[in-house]
Amino acid sequence: MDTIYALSSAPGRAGVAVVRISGPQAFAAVRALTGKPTPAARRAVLCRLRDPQSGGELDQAIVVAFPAPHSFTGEDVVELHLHGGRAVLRAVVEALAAQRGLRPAEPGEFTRRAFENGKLDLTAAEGLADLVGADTEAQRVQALRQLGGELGTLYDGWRGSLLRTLAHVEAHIDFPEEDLPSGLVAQTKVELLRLQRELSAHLDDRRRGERLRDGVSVAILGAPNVGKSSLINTLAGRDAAIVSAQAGTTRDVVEVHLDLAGYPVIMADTAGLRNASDEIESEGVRRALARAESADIRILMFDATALHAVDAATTALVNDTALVVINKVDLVAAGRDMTLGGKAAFAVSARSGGGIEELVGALTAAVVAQVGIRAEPVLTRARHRHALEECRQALARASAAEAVELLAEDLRLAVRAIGRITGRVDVEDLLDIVFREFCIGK
Ligand SMILES: Nc1nc2c(ncn2[C@@H]2O[C@H](COP(=O)(O)OP(=O)(O)O)[C@@H](O)[C@H]2O)c(=O)[nH]1
Ligand SMILES: [Mg+2]
Repeated sequence: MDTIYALSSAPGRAGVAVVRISGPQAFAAVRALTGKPTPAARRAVLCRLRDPQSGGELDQAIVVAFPAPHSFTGEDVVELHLHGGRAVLRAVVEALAAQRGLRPAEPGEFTRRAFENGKLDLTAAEGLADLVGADTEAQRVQALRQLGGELGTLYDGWRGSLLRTLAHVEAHIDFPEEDLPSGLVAQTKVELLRLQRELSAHLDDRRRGERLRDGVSVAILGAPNVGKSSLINTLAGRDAAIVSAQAGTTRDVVEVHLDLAGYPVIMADTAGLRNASDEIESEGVRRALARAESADIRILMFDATALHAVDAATTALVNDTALVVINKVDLVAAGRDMTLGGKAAFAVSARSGGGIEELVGALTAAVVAQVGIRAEPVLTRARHRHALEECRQALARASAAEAVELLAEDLRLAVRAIGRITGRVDVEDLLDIVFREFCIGK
């Protein structure tokens, strides 16, 4: 087994940089740099690091040794807390590279070793990747729960009950002459129904966890010039989109990432909906409508000065989750009817900021309704969903099976499918995909 090393903190200049070394040669490598015995387990010790060849001083560092198996990877691990300058890092890494049996780690390799040594299951490894990637508070909470083993425990629990059921059924096949408790098959089917119900409830989550991980998509739609780009700029607090009195300025979809009360939102400004005169603008309108289709939440915008001519293209997009907004209320007298398409509208002025707070409050509530953190665990990846669907189908077939051999076969498939999520079975093909997520700065 190679000993691997890598910079574990972010690249670039910093107060402190952490280099991690893992593998059988880790302690020897550090002894070569310090000229002293390996520090006591898990104690931070200040050491002078020297180049073993020239004897020249490299840095003064804090060295922490984690003897196997009580380390992140389960192997001998050393952390070098260096001064975070580029030249320091280069000098130390060169001194490590010169030692026998050491090589730079591949992306995700530390976590992969941790998985292979049973330190974490695949869902926890994914939780770790999500935690490192979390931009908002709710993403952090979800990732930390997954890292803590919440999903893994749920899936292992289901797998455990399936394995017990399978054992009972197999006993029936192997020893048909022995008397098994009567009604075993009936009892099995009751158990399978219970599991199918639990799986269905878990799967029927409207992709909450996945959408929280990716960000909730919100599209701003409306006729040209109603103030869509002005609104997105007001919300983003910067000029993300071009605002112009000339209709048809926004032609492509412009996205900004917002953090609403800890929830990630990807807000899209779109081209105004109208019969466009040129080809590029028509393509913009086509993309706007496509975005309206795929968005989790639509903000439909109207111009307060043009309410006499109701904009049919935008009105047609009103749905359950849409927020209707009437903009430019600074230009009209107060006290007007503020309903549109049968929905109460938010009266705002993107220019003065009037009404924006109420709109943001309503949008935040809509986001929380869709992806808000809940007490029960949620799946966070299409990978989980596919495997659980496969498991559910196998259970449905098992429930309908006439022959005990067929029942057992479908149970085996169900156990396999669920075992793949936590990495209990055939995951070789999966590992590269899962651990590639750890390329920080991807
Ligand atoms: N008076 C007023 N003008 C606005 C308001 N919001 C946008 N505008 C103006 O309306 C024009 C079109 O705005 P823009 O954001 O480009 O609209 P879009 O085509 O829907 O993206 C620009 O001249 C803006 O300055 C508002 O709340 N009040
Ligand atoms: Mg625009």
